[in-house]
Amino acid sequence: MITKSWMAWIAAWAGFAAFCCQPGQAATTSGTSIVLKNPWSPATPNGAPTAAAYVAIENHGLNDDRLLGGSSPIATKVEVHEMSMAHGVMSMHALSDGLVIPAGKSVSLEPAANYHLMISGLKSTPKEGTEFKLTLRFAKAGDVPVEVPVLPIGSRGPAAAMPANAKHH
Ligand SMILES: [Cu+2]
Repeated sequence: MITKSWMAWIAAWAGFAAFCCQPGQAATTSGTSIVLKNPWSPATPNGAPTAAAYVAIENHGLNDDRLLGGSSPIATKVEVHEMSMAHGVMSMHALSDGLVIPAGKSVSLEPAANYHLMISGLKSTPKEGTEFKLTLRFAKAGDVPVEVPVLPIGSRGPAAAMPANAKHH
């Protein structure tokens, strides 16, 4: 579902959506085969209805898993979204079947990969320099919690250096 307010918000951060970020060192071990690394969220303007969060997901298990969605105390809904550009128009949709995390592989939710966690129904505005709790729900691993640092508005990620081979879609 795309609403006008969402589209306005997409436009606000579409400017950095083409750029990639480097994996960081922070890691959360869940006690399951799923490891969440390098979580971050760009700060939102006051009153923004939604925020986005990014994280790298490693599956150290022998079975494929699927990221189904999540929850956060700061919002009413957390969904996995895929963003796509067609004929110059950015749109996004929720992955209703979830995002497959293949066994032994890592999947990055990052601007360059066109995946993000859409946090909607914000109860409070995430402020730069703070963290908020996010719990991701996986089909096999269950709930995996992570603390998400809030970076400046328009941030491209914890390591903002832009790789020379950043792909533009
Ligand atoms: Cu979205």
